[in-house]
Amino acid sequence: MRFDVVSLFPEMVMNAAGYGVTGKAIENGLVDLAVWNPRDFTHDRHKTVDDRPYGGGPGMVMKYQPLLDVVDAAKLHAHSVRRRVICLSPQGKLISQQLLQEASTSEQLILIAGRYEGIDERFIAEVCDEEWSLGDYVISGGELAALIVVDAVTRLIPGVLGDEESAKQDSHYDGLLDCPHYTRPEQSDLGNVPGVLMGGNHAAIKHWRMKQSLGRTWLRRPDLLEKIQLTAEQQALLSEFKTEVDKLGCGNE
Ligand code: 4FV
Repeated sequence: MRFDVVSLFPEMVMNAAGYGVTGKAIENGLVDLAVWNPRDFTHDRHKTVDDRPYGGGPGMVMKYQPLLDVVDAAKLHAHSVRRRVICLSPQGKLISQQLLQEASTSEQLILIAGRYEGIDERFIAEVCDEEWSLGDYVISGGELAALIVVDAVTRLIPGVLGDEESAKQDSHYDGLLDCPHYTRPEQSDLGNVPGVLMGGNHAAIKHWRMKQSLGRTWLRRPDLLEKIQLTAEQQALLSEFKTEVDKLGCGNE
């Protein structure tokens, strides 16, 4: 997988991507990351990448020419067939684990990180395959959104996560919230680790974890449950959880 991030702050992107799982994946060559500055693709001595909005209004808009030239250069750099040009913006499709899973099958993702009020619409319409959004709020630049895509997609690349399993256990991997996690000490004044986790009975542990995932999803994100078809076993586990919650009378976590 190759990521080409287009940003007016290339060092911000390169630095932030150099840590943890993403940093290791880049080091091991499992993913390539290149960052391009549109300013390097301007032809005037002021290296102009933005201009005032037609129709007036506050702020500035990113010009399409430097972005066009950057994307052409990034495309030239990688002879990839399965490539996508994605603009990060509040007008985009909401980023989800499923969207990231699909994107992880691409060979090259060219991620456009905007600044100012936004980008000339002609660039988005003519050059970008998709627009993606982090969520219904506004940040000051697309870099953080691009870094989230790089991080989340990198985790899905085979060989990046030590144990393939862990990606599968990620929250939202199966559309459910993650189960609670515990480590030493077993006992503490903050409470004890649930006994089932100490018993070594892997089937019972697997059951308990699925039950917790289902229960927490039902309590905290019932909207997610509507999106997935539960198996009969999962339905049984969830009703067990609901019964226990009713007994405990602590429905509102
Ligand atoms: C954003 C989001 C976002 C809008 C104007 C950058 C800012 C500025 N990107 N998901 N939400 N972008 O707020 O992706 O150019």
